[in-house]
Amino acid sequence: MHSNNVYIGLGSNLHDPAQQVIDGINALAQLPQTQLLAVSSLYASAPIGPQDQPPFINAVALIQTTQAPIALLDALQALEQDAGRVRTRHWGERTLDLDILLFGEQTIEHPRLKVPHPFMRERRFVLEPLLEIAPNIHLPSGAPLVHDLAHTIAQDIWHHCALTLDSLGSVAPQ
Ligand code: ROI
Repeated sequence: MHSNNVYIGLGSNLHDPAQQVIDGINALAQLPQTQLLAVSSLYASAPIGPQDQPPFINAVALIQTTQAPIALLDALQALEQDAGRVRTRHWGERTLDLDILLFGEQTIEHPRLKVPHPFMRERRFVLEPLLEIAPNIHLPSGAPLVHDLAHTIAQDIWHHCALTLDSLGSVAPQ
């Protein structure tokens, strides 16, 4: 079956955010029909949205999967629920957020899923980890994302810690 390279953005600002993101990455590695190919460092950043919430930890993972987009979305939403996801308010704090950023070269306009992720080009907490693991990444339109990073430069973000596939509790990809 055809497999796609899919970039997933992870974010958390509740209940030990760094551990939430690491657990999320390990859970991605356990998804059926899926291999974890790469992980970014963890980044800490000031919240986009309401400022009276804790800072976020963010990362990006690259998986290769034969799952279809909506099946993968269902699986990611189940993982968010497993993490005890609470949604308090719009753009508020969350236990674990798993966003499909890019799905192969596909453009997806579905009521539940828009790919490329509509806000990814303006969010440094997405672009910085994404470009760390995929410096030449571009949109299905061909636009290189590295050009967008300059426009996000005022957003506060700092390197939190490096991750390696070996340091995760997951089975290494074949
Ligand atoms: N802000 C930061 N810094 N990181 C996030 O992951 C994040 N996620 C969100 C909102 C609330 C928009 N702000 C964020 O969903």
